[in-house]
Amino acid sequence: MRIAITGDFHLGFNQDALAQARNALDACKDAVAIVIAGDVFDSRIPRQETLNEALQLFSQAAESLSSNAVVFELDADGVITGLSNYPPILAVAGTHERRSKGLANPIHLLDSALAAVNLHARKICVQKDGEKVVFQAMAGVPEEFSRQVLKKMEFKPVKGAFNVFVFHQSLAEAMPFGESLAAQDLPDGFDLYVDGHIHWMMELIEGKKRIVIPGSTVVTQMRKNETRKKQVIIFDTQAGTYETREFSTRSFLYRDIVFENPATSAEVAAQVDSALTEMLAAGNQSQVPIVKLKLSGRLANGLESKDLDLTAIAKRYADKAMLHIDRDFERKDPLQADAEELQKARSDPRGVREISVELFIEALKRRDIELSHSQAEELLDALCEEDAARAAQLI
Ligand SMILES: [Mn+2]
Repeated sequence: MRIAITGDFHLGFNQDALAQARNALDACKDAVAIVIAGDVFDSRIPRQETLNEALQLFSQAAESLSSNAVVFELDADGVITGLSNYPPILAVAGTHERRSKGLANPIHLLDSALAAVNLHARKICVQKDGEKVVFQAMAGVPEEFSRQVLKKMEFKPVKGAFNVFVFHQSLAEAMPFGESLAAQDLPDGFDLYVDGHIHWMMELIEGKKRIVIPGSTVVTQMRKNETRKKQVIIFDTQAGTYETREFSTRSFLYRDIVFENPATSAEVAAQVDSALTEMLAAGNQSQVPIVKLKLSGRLANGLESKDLDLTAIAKRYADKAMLHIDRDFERKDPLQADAEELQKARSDPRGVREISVELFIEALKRRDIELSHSQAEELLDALCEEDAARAAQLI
């Protein structure tokens, strides 16, 4: 059975997200089933326009999928429930869609609208010509709880089927920094593991575990790794092999510029200018590319990074590139360090949500209020939604 693997559409992030998700799904047309490994949406409460576009996108994808597979659910006692009104499109919530317990996330909405099957904590079987592929999944959780939640959920493969485990977390083997799961923490015995969250394509083989990461369909973090081509994975469960298919995206160009010797404002501007000219000369782009320059190293005495004036350059390239210039010079001024940290937080893969929850917990602690992570999260949600009654109850 050919299953298409994709994820991290981040619908609502920008204007590219929808178009590129559509291109990715187009590349999956001849698969029997499509699995989407989380972060379908960029936020846990997408705008209605985004939801509307997403529903249209999914219904078009379901229509063009030339699959005649049967989809059903297995419960713990082996009872089968048919899901005949659903397309063989399976999705799980990522970290960007996570809401506190009891609240509906956008993947719940997709499932209720029969646009996709929510995989979280279920055993969903796709069957075609006698072959069964069973998908199980854990939705994205804060990294520090991932091990605990995985253990508690006790995932086990189903006999007589090809078993796929889908999750949405950092993985130590792919991103060796910060707190994260490692391959050994994943439940044993699955034939294939699919991980979202990481925005560039990878395959990892760790012991008996084969992990594929489809990568995102849109550039959100502007990391160097995101310059890689965006692709979907078409996995053949019988052959145990896969092919990757590129789809059209806005290109993303990245360059590090390091100033080894103390540089003046004019020198920085000149180097930025020549780098941009060179980078943009290479392509004949149908769409204006995203270009990120990361400037680091040393500035001339007395020159602070905030005093560097690059507005003339930004103006000159305004219609040739979506330009982002990161200033990561050796620091002198602590206030400026804060501003730079803030700028970095924007490309933090945890997303604004997790960062907010952590800041909120710290703020509560300073006021001697000790709440668990999930309680703090519920309280934050109640406050954001101006539900004073619920907030009062939680304190
Ligand atoms: Mn993501």
